[in-house]
Amino acid sequence: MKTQYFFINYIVVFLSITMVRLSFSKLTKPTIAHYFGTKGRYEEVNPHLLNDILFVNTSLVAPPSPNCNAVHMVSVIRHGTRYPTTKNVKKLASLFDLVLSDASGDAPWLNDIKNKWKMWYTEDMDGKLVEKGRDDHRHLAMRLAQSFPTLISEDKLSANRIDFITSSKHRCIDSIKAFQEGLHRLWDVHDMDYKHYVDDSIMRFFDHCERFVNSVENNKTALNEVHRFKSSREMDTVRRKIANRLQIPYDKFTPEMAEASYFLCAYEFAIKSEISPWCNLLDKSDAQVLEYKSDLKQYWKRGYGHDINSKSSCPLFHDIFKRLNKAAYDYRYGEVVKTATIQVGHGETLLPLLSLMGFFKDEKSLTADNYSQQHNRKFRTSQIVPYAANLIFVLYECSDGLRVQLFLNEKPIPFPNLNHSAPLYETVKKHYSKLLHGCDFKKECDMPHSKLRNTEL
Ligand SMILES: *[C@@H]1O[C@H](CO)[C@@H](O)[C@H](O)[C@H]1NC(C)=O
Ligand SMILES: *[C@@H]1O[C@H](CO)[C@@H](O)[C@H](O)[C@H]1NC(C)=O
Ligand SMILES: *[C@@H]1O[C@H](CO)[C@@H](O)[C@H](O)[C@H]1NC(C)=O
Ligand SMILES: CC(=O)N[C@H]1CO[C@H](CO)[C@@H](O)[C@@H]1O
Repeated sequence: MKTQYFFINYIVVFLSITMVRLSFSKLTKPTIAHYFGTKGRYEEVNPHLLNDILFVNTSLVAPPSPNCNAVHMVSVIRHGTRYPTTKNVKKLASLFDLVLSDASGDAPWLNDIKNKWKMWYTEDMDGKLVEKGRDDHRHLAMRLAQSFPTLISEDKLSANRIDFITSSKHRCIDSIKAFQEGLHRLWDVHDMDYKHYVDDSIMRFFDHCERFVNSVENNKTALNEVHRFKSSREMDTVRRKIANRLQIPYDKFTPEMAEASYFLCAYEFAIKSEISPWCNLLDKSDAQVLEYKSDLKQYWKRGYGHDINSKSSCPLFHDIFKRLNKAAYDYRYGEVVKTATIQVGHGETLLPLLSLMGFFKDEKSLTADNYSQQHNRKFRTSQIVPYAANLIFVLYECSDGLRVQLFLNEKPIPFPNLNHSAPLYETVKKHYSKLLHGCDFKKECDMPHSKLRNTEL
């Protein structure tokens, strides 16, 4: 009896391990993982990291030519993977409630949602960094130190030659600390200080730009295209399909519910690396529609939709070039004091800056009616700003002068309309001369108060 029992037990364990292996090797991520927009994993834009999270492709980060020396780098980095914000936790909870009370479908995954899945998100999580988000920054730090060893090294760190600047949000402060932790681990140091400076005027410029706040952030009509897309034919189809999978009456399944399903699949995957039963609610074409909705919002709120979106980033733009200029000057007339600047902010920090500099600009704007024409759009946040997204400026001294190379998410990215992959610094400055000599924060962002008041009287 006993041996038979053990034998059966053994077979069961063996089979279940094999099955786990098989299902694991077949499906390691949701089929829609490429469409999660700003809620996507960094690994989706750099899939080789799934094999080795510390792997650096040295041919991608090599200097423009062998006789070039790196002088300074400025890295603008988005915080790592985070919990949903309070607003989104509420939306997730109401989707779950609706499914519990109204879904009458009998699919096994629906059974899992109703009986096994727990609503574990709480409102106090409020967008905080998760452990995976700390890892995003620890590992990024280790890779950047390996990519640019003369700029980020133990010596440079201990001599206080690396500046750390962050937004005041807890998820950003926790990210920059994790970044420093990554460096300490890499060099096995235990007694080094963790120093950083909070500067919202450059990392959260959008809060300080009055014209942006008044004409976009607090202006309901500024995002008209997003509202219109909610009642588009494409969104209607998505709602019908999901409602049908759940067997919930279509009229109860709002566009917000459809979006919450997409968020749940994205959060569960980014935070816990799990393929949640919620992912069964959406197929690839549903996810592409929701991705477009999310891109539309970023486009009109942070990108090319309104001129002030990108102009609000002028302080950061000037700060970056000020640092590069300082390093160039130091190099010429003595020793470079600071070798690297690490700046941690938000997706909302990176998108306006990228737009200001002319990246990912489509010929036609993204609108509620143009979903099908925008299938191959450049402005695709899933590719541009996943968690821990980073834009890195590296200044090199080469035999023919100073050169600049840009990297987005650790891959070289050419400046728009400059045909060299690492142009001369002078060429870059000429290219952006209008912005470098203008782009004045006060001029762009101040509102004419007195005038307004007078006309109201
Ligand atoms: C490194 O990048 C180059 C250029 O994109 C690519 O051809 C090569 O396959 C990459 N090497 C590895 C090991 O991933
Ligand atoms: C709000 O946005 C609309 C559409 O972009 C614009 O026409 C309007 O002037 C904006 N309102 C304010 C107060 O800026
Ligand atoms: C870049 O542009 C310059 C001048 O506009 C031209 O002479 C050169 O051939 C171009 N280089 C490449 C690689 O296209
Ligand atoms: C801005 C833009 O691309 N608008 C186009 C959206 O699609 C409609 C209909 O296909 C075109 O007429 C617009 O020109």
